[in-house]
Amino acid sequence: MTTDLLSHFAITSNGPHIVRSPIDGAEIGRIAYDDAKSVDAKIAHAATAFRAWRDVPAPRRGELVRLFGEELRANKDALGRLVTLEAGKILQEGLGEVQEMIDICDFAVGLSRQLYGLTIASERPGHRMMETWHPAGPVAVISAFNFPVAVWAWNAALALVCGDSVIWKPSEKTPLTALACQALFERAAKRFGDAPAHLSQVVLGLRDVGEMLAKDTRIPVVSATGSTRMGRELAPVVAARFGKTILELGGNNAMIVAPSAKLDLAVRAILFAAVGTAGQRCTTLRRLFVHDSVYDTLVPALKKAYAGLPIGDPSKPGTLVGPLIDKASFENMERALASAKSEGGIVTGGGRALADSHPNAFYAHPAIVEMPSQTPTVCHETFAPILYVMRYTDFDTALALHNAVPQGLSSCIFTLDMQEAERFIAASGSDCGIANVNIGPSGAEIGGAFGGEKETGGGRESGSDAWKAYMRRQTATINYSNALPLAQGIEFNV
Ligand code: UN1
Repeated sequence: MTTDLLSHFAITSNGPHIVRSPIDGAEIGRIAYDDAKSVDAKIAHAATAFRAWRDVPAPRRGELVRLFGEELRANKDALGRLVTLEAGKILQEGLGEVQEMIDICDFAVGLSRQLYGLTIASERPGHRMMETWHPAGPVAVISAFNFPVAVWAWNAALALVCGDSVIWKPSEKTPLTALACQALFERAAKRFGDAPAHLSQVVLGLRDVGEMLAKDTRIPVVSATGSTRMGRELAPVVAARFGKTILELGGNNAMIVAPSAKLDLAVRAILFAAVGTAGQRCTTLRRLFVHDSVYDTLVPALKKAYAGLPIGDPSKPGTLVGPLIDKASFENMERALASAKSEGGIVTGGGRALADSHPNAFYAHPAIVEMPSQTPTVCHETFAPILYVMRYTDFDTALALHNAVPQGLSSCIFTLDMQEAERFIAASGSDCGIANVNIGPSGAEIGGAFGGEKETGGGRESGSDAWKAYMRRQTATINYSNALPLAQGIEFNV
């Protein structure tokens, strides 16, 4: 299957670095990393491509993205399977990720005719003032293993219609899916005809490659998805040269289950959000505040559902929980569980699964941890299927605890009480970038702006007006009179 997929995307497996599947630890390809020289050359190519692309009318740029969307539609199954093979997410989610790419392409095509600026009333007679959005320049996209293709597409589809070129550094854990996307992009570019060469490129490597992109003044915008630690290191490097960042970092997403909640829906939402993608989404549900009156119904129901979760090969139908990405991830999970225990947590689940059949892979039993309070371990994002559960009696206290973590990505409440629902999404409610009512925190649609506050980094990608981050704003004032009135009524007669 591996060889078929690689040849489907014309990927040559060649180089000193072995790529392994988290499904069984088997080698699925070999790659070479870029070095300082090749990264430099690619940035130079991106700058050249940008200079040509910025003058192509935006709706025509949209046509390229439309063709790319067509390639994705035609290759959805193969790309979804490659995502499953390389990132270990179940096939349904692998396919969902490609669908997310298709959706953002459609969005971007429409957007290519809607890069609107304002016309502003000038205070001076015979003057017109307007705001125009111009392409920003080459955009670097640094992405994580857990959404190896969709997050790049959110950035790339918008950047391309905005008139930018794109340089993508995928996670070193998922280079093959990036090469597959590159192959599909190149097919689209060929059909498009006259797209500049090197409009979208991939650079492979480790942290040093990311650093080169962060430092380079030829790249005005760096969009990075990953851990808070990564963002904390990268952001000052970009800021030091006055580049802009779009950061999508850690989350510590919560759900409040109120007394009136529809518990059957809440259980289903919790399962998808807490154990889907083996707890490796930035939007994964990690904290659950359950009202005292429903705690003893909801939590046993959850434990029962957890006990029957089908853990296994993510490419097999029926599997709901695939492997963790690697050994380090599993060890982080174990460490977090031990430290939660030391803080008084009662752990149900956890530990390694399928060690006999998959000795070189790291499957874990998702864990529910009943916590006496929101301890330091709960406030920390561990990228694994651990759900910390806490009991509450008073809505205000639950809301305060909800917001009392350093991260601010996604959040939700299950309630039929209109006041609670409205208060949750009001100014004094959830402090997150995403706030849902009767929906889990993960699986956002592309139409909204995606991202969050505090340690999540503040960036917004995908829908709404997130496109503005990929462009530069210009205020232009035109004088069509025969006089030269000055703003603020200043007299300056020579
Ligand atoms: C991520 O985990 O980095 O809302 C992105 C979601 C997906 C995107 C997650 N649409 O869960």
